Amino acid sequence: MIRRAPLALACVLAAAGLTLTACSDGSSAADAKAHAPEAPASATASAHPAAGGKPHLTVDGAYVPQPVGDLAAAFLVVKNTGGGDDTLTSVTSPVSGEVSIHKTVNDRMVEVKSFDVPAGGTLDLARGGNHIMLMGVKKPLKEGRHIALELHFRKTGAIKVNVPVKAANYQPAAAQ
Ligand SMILES: [Cu+2]
Repeated sequence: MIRRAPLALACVLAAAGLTLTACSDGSSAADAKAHAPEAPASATASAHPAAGGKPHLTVDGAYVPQPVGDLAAAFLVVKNTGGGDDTLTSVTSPVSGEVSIHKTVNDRMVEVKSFDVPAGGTLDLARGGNHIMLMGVKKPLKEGRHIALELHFRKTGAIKVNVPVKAANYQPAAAQ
């Protein structure tokens, strides 16, 4: 009978309360899917040439500032030069059993289920903004070491990145 009215109201209320998760982009079905706990088991780090409708992802400028304790953040840039959208759904690493993806809202970190990498667009993970969070890091991460990260994308699959540990105050060179 009146099925749509209560839903619309719920969205307005959620927006007012700053919890935009379900309503912000109208992709609630995709949101639900992003929660699937199964990471793609077989890694296909393939780089398809840009063909209609397919994402083509490259990862640049990855680094981890040397952490004080066992909590580390990773930053990088994903470029999509293909013709199809993709989505970063999770990250895994042998150095931490608890890797999550966070955005920053009013200086506060908020875990998210996914990040979009639109066709022809870029996903920037940078200080003060979106980032990868590694909790309970097993080995001390010293400057000069590298850690492995595996980025899991909905369409492209897994992309492995060897990420250098940089000085705690490292800032990447200005974008070229
Ligand atoms: Cu965080």
